[in-house]
Amino acid sequence: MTRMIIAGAQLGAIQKADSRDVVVARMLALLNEAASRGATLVVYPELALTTFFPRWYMPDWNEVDTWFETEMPSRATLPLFERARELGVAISFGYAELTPEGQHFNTSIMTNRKGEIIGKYRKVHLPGHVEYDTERAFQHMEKRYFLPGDLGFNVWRNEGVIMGMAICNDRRWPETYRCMGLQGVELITIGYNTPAVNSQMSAEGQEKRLFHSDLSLQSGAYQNASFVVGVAKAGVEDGHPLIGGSIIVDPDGFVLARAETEEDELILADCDFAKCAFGKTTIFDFERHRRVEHYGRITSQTGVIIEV
Ligand code: ING
Repeated sequence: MTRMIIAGAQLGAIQKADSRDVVVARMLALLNEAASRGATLVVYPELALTTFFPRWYMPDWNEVDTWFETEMPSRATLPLFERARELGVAISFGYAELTPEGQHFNTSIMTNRKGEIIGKYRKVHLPGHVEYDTERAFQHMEKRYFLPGDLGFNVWRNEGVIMGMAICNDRRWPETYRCMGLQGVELITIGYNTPAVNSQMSAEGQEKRLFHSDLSLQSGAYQNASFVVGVAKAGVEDGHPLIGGSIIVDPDGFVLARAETEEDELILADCDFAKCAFGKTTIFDFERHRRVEHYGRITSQTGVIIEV
């Protein structure tokens, strides 16, 4: 089995005015630090190249498209791929993808240690709303700007480890982890941009949000005997606070490393993937214990139906 030092490269705030080049320079600094500390995989947040633009109502799609990448590597990110290849470090990061067919996705890619993209994921669970909501303290228009992901939940064998990806809100849905757990996943990378306050329920503060982020990531790891790396874009973006709380979780659900700031911050853990085997062959030996004949409702029914 494989051991790997994994780095979570939390990013602090990215302002609307910050260029891709400025952000990539910050990502390169984290990459260099991670490599110097022995990491061979670096995980960046969701929408790592820009501010969390779904907080803004933009009626003009020409403006919306300025937040998207039409190719990857793009001009601005090519230095990141090239440096990662020089260092022999795999990377994973999220960005807004505009396809040649004109489709908009909230996307994440993963490379091998040669800087080659080996996996792509498009965010399935999109929170928020489509139309401008006057009741909200701020907007969350992911359902307006992105299509639901069309690639499903896949895994890839990367550097000997079965790896998968999810993005932000996906981490709150157990189906996300189980779809990859049923493929033998040993590491799931999850970038996120989570507002520190609730746009609809002002009483919900960041303590509760940090708790729910941990709860989601730790339960997903434990219930599928997999490592999980959750990495935030944190800090205050044009007056809008995002939580930090990046963590690396082991297959027993224990937190191995946690970010302490809301800035650019590296967290690292030495991950021994042999630790996945015990859970996968005992309590979460899916073949021995699951009873799929009773689970049909999970895929046949979308919302709640109350019949009692
Ligand atoms: N952000 C948030 C997330 O799931 C959210 C949206 C926050 C939903 C808190 C529910 C509660 O972390 C993104 N980008 O999905």
